[in-house]
Amino acid sequence: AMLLDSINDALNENQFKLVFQPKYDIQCDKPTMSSAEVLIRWDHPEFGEVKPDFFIPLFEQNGLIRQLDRYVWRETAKQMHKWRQTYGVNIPFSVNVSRIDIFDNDLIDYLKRTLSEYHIDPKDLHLEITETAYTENVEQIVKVVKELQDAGFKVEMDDFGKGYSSFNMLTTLPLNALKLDIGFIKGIAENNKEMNLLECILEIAKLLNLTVIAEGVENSKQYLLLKNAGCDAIQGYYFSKPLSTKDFESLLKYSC
Ligand code: G
Ligand code: G
Ligand code: G
Ligand code: MN
Ligand code: NA
Repeated sequence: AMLLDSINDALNENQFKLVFQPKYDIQCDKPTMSSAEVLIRWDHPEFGEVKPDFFIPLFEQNGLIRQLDRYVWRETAKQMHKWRQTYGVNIPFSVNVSRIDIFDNDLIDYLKRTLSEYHIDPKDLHLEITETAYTENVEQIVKVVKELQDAGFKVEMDDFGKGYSSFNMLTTLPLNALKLDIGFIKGIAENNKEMNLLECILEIAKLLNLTVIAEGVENSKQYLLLKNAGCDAIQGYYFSKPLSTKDFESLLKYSC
C-alpha cells in the first residue's frame, strides 16, 4: 500500500523516468533506426528502482494506470517536440496503452489534445496495445481501435504470441503492425520448428499488410534469420537496450 499511496508524490517529484528503446528497420542495406518505444522506469526514494513488471499490474488493478500512462504520453510528446526542434528528428515513437485505458471515454480526445499542444501529428505516435487486451472485451476494443485509426494514430499489437493469440482479431481490427513477443524469437536460432512457425507468421502478416517488429532480439543469429525471413524491424538488446533521455539524445545527434 505504501508503494501505491505515493504515486502523486512520485509524479510531482519526477520519480518516473522515460527510457527509449530504438527500433531498427532491417530490410535496407544497413539497419536504420526507424522509431523507438517509450518505456517507464520508477526510481523510488525508498525502494530503489521498481520494475514496471511489478508496478504496472498493480496500477492496472487500482486504476492509477490511467494517470501514469497519460503522464508518459505527455512527456513523450514534449520530448518529441524538443528533439524535432533541436535535432530535426522526425521519427515516430511508440507508447504503451494499457488494456485499462481502452475503457477511458476520454482516451482519444486526451491523446489528440496532448499531441496538438506539442504540434505532433497522430501518425507519429504509435500505440502499442498488448495482445491480452484484445481477448478480453472484443466489442470495446474493436470500437476504440477503429476510432484511433480514424483519428490518425497507428496501432500496433504488442506481445503477439505471448498468450492466447486470436487470429480472428488480426482480421477484425484495423492494425498497422504486429510486435512479436520475445517468446517467438528466443528459440529460432536453435530450433527448426520455431523458425518455421516464425516464417508462417511473417507470411500471414504480409498477407494482411501488417508491419512486423520482432522484440527481444539478442544476437546476430536471430537478427540475420529475421532479416532473411523478411521481418521488417527489430527491437532488442542486440542493437540497443532501452536508453536514458541523455543517451538516446546522443544517439540522435550521432545519427543526423
Ligand atoms: O521495460 P520493461 O521490459 O521492464 O517493461 C515491462 C512491462 O511493462 C512491459 O510489458 C511493458 O509493456 C510495460 N510497460 C512499460 N512502460 C509502460 C508504460 O508506460 N505504460 C504501460 N501501460 N505499460 C508499460
Ligand atoms: O511493452 P513490452 O512488453 O514489449 O516491453 C518490452 C520489454 O522487453 C521491456 O521491458 C524491455 O526492457 C524488454 N526488452 C527489450 N529488449 C529486450 C531483449 O533483447 N531481451 C529481453 N530479455 N528483454 C528485452
Ligand atoms: O555484427 P554484424 O556484422 O552482424 O552487424 C550487422 C549490422 O548490424 C551492421 O551493419 C551494423 O551496423 C549493425 N549492428 C551490429 N551491432 C549493432 C549495434 O550494437 N548497434 C547498432 N545500432 N547496429 C548494430
Ligand atoms: Mn510495448
Ligand atoms: Na512486448
